[in-house]
Amino acid sequence: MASGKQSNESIEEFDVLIIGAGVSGLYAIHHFREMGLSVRAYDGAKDVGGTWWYNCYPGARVDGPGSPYYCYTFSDELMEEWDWEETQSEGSAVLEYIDHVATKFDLRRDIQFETWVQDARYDDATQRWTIETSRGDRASGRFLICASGALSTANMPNYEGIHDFAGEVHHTGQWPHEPVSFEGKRVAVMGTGSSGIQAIPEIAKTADHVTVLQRTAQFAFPAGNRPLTDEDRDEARKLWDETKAMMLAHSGGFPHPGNELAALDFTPEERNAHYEKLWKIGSFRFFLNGYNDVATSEEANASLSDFVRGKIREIVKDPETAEKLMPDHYVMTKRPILEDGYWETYNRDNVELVDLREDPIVRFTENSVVTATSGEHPIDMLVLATGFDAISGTILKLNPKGRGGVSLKERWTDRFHNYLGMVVKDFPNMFMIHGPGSPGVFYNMPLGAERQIGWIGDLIRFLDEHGYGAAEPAAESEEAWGNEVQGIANATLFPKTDSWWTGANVEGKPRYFSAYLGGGIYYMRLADVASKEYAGFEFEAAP
Ligand code: NA7
Repeated sequence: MASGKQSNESIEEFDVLIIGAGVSGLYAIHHFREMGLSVRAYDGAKDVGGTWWYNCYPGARVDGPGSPYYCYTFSDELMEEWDWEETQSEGSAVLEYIDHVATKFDLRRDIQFETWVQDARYDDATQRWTIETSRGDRASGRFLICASGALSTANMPNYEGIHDFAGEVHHTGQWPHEPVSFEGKRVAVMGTGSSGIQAIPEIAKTADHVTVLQRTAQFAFPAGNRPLTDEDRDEARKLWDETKAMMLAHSGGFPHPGNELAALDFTPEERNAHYEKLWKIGSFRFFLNGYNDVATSEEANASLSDFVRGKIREIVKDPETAEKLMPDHYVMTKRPILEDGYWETYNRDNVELVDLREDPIVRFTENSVVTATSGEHPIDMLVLATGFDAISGTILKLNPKGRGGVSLKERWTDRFHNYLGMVVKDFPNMFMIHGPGSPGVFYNMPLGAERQIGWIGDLIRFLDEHGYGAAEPAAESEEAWGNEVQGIANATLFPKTDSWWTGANVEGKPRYFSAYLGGGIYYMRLADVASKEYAGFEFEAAP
């Protein structure tokens, strides 16, 4: 079937249904179309971009190894023609790029915008998925691709009286596309993760007063943003083939050599000199060129966390504020944060830090937030930088129904059972992009999406060549995969810290480390499974 068709008056039929028109969903449209399959994608937003569409808060920037490597690799022409302006591109620049991709490859014709998929059900007899949308449409597809985002369901705090607050309230992950003015306003910002730490310095530039409501003090590293020159861009284009090869070989999907150095092989003076060098360069250097034992050895970890605490004390002038900003978890075990002027912001007269551990929120009123010891803080605006029900939250909100009507919520009560971070038993032909148990947020996400989607395309070809209608993992494969994911994580310090990676930021969420930390090994595992005729899967003949 090469294009969508109407089976009866109310259900359109496609080969592939795609949820989400962000970076992953867009590539899925392109790839499956290239395979000659009919596709339809849905997105609740007004346009393409996914996470980048929703997170357009002030200060939003690429906060991983920067441009031009946070991009698609499937089209050399795209690389040739696109000029990135900075290493840590602004959110609006990333959206321009995504818009360009959608236009160049004519992707919008297969996307229904401002439409939420509200229900997805598998039918055993026809081996097809049927979805229902917020507009009342129904569509059926042989394959269901959940490209619904690892960071797309906002985590909303629930304090007494918060709904009585009468001023403006904005969550960073649902930021309005219309301008938001802080001029002359008293703004409270709740949350000091990546989004809060990017937004606070920007808000403080024009707000009358900023009250930062900090639950956990964080480690943050200089973003090291700099403009890219014509020479940088020419060089990147010239080296693109080698660069792509390096990205494919690197554990995080970036063009950097592997890291061979261990902190414990060096003296404290040597370590500090190395950290100092990385601090000056900024960006993701601490992770790419830091020491390889920081995430596994408590002693190595302490060497870096002491260094960063020293930097905070150096930059923040008021010693009392500096002490409140001291993180006490293992550095790197919460999502590493890149900052640009965050620590300096606390030297401004209009910024006040409230440490919620010592001075918890009692309630909100119509025009203030009241905390236990410092009392009433009058505010005109509340910015919630409180993060997401990450990785598993959005797909669980959809709660697809698989064989015999079993729901994903029923399958995922204790942990996120799946195989390869992509497929779930009893949910045949359903695939998650950047799902729990995949490298997801630990990998260059556009590249990771391309690789997962390419692999799914090959599996679809395999099914067709063998006359199979449906594929799903065996129960033992899920069990073994879950153990592999946990085994790798448990060899590190990551699971010891409360984070959105462990699910600790959302009440009632199972504590379970949700990412495959094996880096490039993941893609070797995928290749191995494919080479063994999709070992670990069970197949059913086409009807
Ligand atoms: P994060 O990293 O989950 O940060 C959320 C922040 O909000 C973090 O400081 C939380 O404290 C805090 N938080 C969450 N709930 C509450 C409540 N109820 N009260 C007070 N404080 C709260 O989300 P981000 O959006 O910053 O970053 C996520 C990703 O988005 C990141 O990878 C970027 O690339 C973009 P906690 O640490 O949980 O104690």
